[in-house]
Amino acid sequence: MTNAEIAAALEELAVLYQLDGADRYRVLAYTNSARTIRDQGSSVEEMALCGEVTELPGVGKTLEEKILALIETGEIPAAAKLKEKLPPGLIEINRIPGLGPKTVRRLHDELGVNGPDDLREAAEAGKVRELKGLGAKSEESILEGLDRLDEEPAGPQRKLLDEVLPLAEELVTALREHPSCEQAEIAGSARRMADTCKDIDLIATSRDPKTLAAHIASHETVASAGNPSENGVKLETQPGIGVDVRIVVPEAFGNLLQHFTGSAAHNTVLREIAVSEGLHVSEHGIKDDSTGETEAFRTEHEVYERLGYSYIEPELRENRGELEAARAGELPDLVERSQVRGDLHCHTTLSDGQNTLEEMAAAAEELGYDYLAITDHSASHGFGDGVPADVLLRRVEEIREFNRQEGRIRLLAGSEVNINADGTLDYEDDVLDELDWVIASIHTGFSKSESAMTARMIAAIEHPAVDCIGHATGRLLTRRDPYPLDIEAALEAAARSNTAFEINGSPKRRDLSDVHARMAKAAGVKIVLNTDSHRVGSFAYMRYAVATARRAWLEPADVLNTGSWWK
Ligand code: DGT
Ligand code: CA
Ligand code: ZN
Repeated sequence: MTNAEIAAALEELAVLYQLDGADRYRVLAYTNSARTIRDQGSSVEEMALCGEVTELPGVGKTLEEKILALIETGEIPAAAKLKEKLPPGLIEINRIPGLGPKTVRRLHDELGVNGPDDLREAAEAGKVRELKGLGAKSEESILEGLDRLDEEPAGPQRKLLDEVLPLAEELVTALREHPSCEQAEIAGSARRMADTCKDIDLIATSRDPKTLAAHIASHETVASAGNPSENGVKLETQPGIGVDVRIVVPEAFGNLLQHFTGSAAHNTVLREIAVSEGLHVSEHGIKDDSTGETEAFRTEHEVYERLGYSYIEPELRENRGELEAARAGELPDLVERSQVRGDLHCHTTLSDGQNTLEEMAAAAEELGYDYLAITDHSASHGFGDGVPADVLLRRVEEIREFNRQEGRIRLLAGSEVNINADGTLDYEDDVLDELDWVIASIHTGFSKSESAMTARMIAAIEHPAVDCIGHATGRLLTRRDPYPLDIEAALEAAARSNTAFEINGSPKRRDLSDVHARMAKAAGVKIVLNTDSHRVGSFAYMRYAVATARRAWLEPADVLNTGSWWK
């Protein structure tokens, strides 16, 4: 049993408990340990069988018993009991986005809903909107959710890049460490730094491919493996991410890497153009019609050169004009991580962060930054952890004090201010005027119309105190769609009023997206690369902000925080 399967069973148990009305802490205990188990590099099944599973943080005797029963019988007895007790339809409607177990429970208790059919009937009869806390809008989105339940049974989910990339890097390192391995690289969507990935693609060259395939199949994170062969091996890992390892002879490494990096759209057009020029591109080489010979290349640079292009960075290979630009020698000089001089969005213990101002500052110094903006949430953040104006003003003083120290990072006194439903901001102007850096973000009230949301955002963009718009579309990758917004109108307003937009590098956000950030550049809007860190470890998310910027064709001059502090 893989870690992912054990984690899924515990998550299901958490949902079942919630549907049954258990208290929040009991539920949290199961969801937290599910995450710990999924992220565990080696087999939790083995740990459990050796009596070591209670060494994991948050895993006690009760949970150990449940895990052992799951391994032995394929189910957790408590879950089986609850499934018998609860109507099966409730578990199904719990999958509707926005419908948490608590609401499902109320629908059951108050409207007698036992499954999708009951729920549809109740919603169509306008009964759902009568429940406290639910309205016509919720009713509408429940009906939409029900339609989608029929359309797509819960398929395997795409993974966020930060779940995939560290694992891919660990495996590629393991490949390189083997004596028979000459070269190994990550390919596919992970190499292109896409928002989400279906799986991990790895390629390697070796004179002894079968031995190398067997070696990687025995890695501790591998839960099961196909048959190692001359061509590679398919793996299933403990976190539930599939891996395709392909092995070739060294002479064609460039062709193979180019082929399996994709994207499929990039490669399809690349091949079509090549055919019209008498060249056939495959993972094995480039065949020239005029000579009938196939040439293999060791590097991608040579592959692109042979086809008449300058080298195209993996992040650009999405068939968004990169081939034409590479032909014409007009590819952008992409921004790099090392060019970022500071982070302009982070939280501390003053609002909902986990580290103090001093700890955040020290971590940013460790990264070699010149400046760091402290941007805790404003007064009515909506989650009970906002910062009232007087507390913020004391914080500003504290930051001024900090900046009097010699040889330390420059801190900017900032805030992530809520944009209220009517487009006003959450602090009075005289408070905002005390700040060096103001990010305005929408955190609540997502279900307004597009025109209302756009007007709301433009009002903030045009506010003279606002420097930057935070996570502009509110999307949460694989979990929540962006709220309705006319991004073009917002960008136009931003260009006029000289307001920047951030690329929020939190891997679940990547917001602005690559497409929107490229639109921002075209509209003349400056971009800020931010991490929205709530703890020191998240400063590393800058990597993903930079990745989105590169996928958006951004150059250093398009990004404000590649420069020195400018205000
Ligand atoms: P993913 O896995 O959905 O996140 O995205 P990719 O791009 O990693 O796609 P994947 O894993 O199916 O295939 C890896 C690369 O292999 C892909 O980017 C391009 C290449 N490839 C795979 N199948 C095809 C195909 O049918 N035609 C072409 N031209 N290339 C393909
Ligand atoms: Ca892939
Ligand atoms: Zn925020």
